[in-house]
Amino acid sequence: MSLIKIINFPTIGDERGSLIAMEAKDQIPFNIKRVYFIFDTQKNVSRGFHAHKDHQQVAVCVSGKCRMTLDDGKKSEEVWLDSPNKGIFIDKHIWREMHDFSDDCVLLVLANENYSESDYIRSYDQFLKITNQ
Ligand code: T46
Repeated sequence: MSLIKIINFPTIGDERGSLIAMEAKDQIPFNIKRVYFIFDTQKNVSRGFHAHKDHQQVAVCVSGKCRMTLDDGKKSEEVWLDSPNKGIFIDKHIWREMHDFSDDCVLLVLANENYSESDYIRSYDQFLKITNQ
């Protein structure tokens, strides 16, 4: 089974332009407790390099693009987030990395929990121990 779970957001368009709505329990498979976005990422910078113990997230580049790799401890897959109507669901216990941010990239992330540093697994060795036990 693929680690890349794409969510295609319907684009509502008319002569004025486009609009995308993201609603909990409709396009988003959880109740949204937190929204954050990553922008102005410097050249040749990669981010992520962690997994979450419980948190689930949906990520979408609402502007520009970046390459995301997901890893479940057994295999790694990558996807370009390159359209505002293309989101990915990232489950708990998935190691994520974001690379190759375009200058105009705005990566929007919806999360099912408030921020908590104790939910992060920031050591890849610890991640492998948890996922392979
Ligand atoms: C994830 C990927 C896709 C907060 O104070 N509140 C927040 O809601 C978040 C997300 C972060 N922070 C603080 C924690 C750090 O001191 O902001 C700083 C940067 O966070 P971090 O280094 O974890 O950022 P990324 O880009 O590596 O990872 C982020 C999310 O943290 C993470 O959950 O899945 O984006």
